[in-house]
Amino acid sequence: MDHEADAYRTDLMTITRFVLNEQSKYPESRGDFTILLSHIVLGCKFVCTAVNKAGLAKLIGLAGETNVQGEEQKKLDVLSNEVFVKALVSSGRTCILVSEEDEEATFVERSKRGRYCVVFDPLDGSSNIDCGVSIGTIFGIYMVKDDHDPTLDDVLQPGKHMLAAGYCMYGSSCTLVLSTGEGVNGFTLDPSLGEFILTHPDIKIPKKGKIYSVNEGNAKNWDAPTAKYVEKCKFPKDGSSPKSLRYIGSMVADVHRTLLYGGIFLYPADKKSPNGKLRVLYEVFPMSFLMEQAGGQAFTGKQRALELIPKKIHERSPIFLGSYDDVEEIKALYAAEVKGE
Ligand code: FDP
Repeated sequence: MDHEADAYRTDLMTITRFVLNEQSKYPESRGDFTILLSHIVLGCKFVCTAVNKAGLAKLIGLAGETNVQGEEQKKLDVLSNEVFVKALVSSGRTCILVSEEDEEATFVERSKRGRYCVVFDPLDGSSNIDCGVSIGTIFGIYMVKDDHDPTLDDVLQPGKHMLAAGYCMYGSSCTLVLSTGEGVNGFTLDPSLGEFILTHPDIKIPKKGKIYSVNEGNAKNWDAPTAKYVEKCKFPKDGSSPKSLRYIGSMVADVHRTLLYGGIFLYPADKKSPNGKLRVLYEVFPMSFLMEQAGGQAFTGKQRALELIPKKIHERSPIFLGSYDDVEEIKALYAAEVKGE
């Protein structure tokens, strides 16, 4: 391997080059999506830097605490939200923003308005921040119907209407996984260049996996199909090996592993949380979009996840997503329950 030549490689597939290539397939495109994406990428880089130095910079702590200079310190999730809202509004391409951190949707003022609606969780898995576990940003993008008259209905759309979705994982490396509706691609941040480089082209999830991922501490409150499914994972009756359990408790990290290694990630309904825990617009939909684009499936316990029509911006839904065959099994158990078998 010629390391010297490698050090000077400028023919790498950066995320910008990748999206420009995609854009060139649509001659009518005005480059708005590319601009929007470059602002999302900027937000991810900024949050990545903040997450990496969180311990040092004493960014961790309660919002409202003050540092030695007497300045108010911001919790990382509050900071990340500000970073993304500013990056998205300043792109001049957004119209409505829905963030996990903000109770109400943000309608971008007319002079800065564009055609895209972005739903996002700026820092998902925040209960893991203090112990250095991988966390991430999740986003989904819709197109507004009429940018002169944007309404909440523009974002209360089934996930199958998303134009693009992705996440950025802040872990041992910073990885951005993106789908614009034509497969899934993964990019890793090269910190020396400050560029995301295509490292995982055309990701396909294995058709069946060997891992299940769930918070089993909630098992006593599960419904029968979920309980039966997890029992099958541990004590298969068809002579196959039991599945391994992996649960980080940070959705981006758990879904990333599921996407690459296969298997199933589930956050089911339970007696205490009949709608599960995860949020439809900026957790369930983007991850379901990526799973389907990678050849997997996503199911709510009742229907294809991407067909759900949310009524509220912070609505929750149970979710089972991952390898095609694994999700087929849970679908069969729910179908049998409906038939009373
Ligand atoms: P967190 O509470 O740390 O923000 O929806 C948020 C989320 O993390 C997901 O990232 C994660 O998959 C899930 O909650 C973990 O929930 P449990 O602790 O109930 O397992």
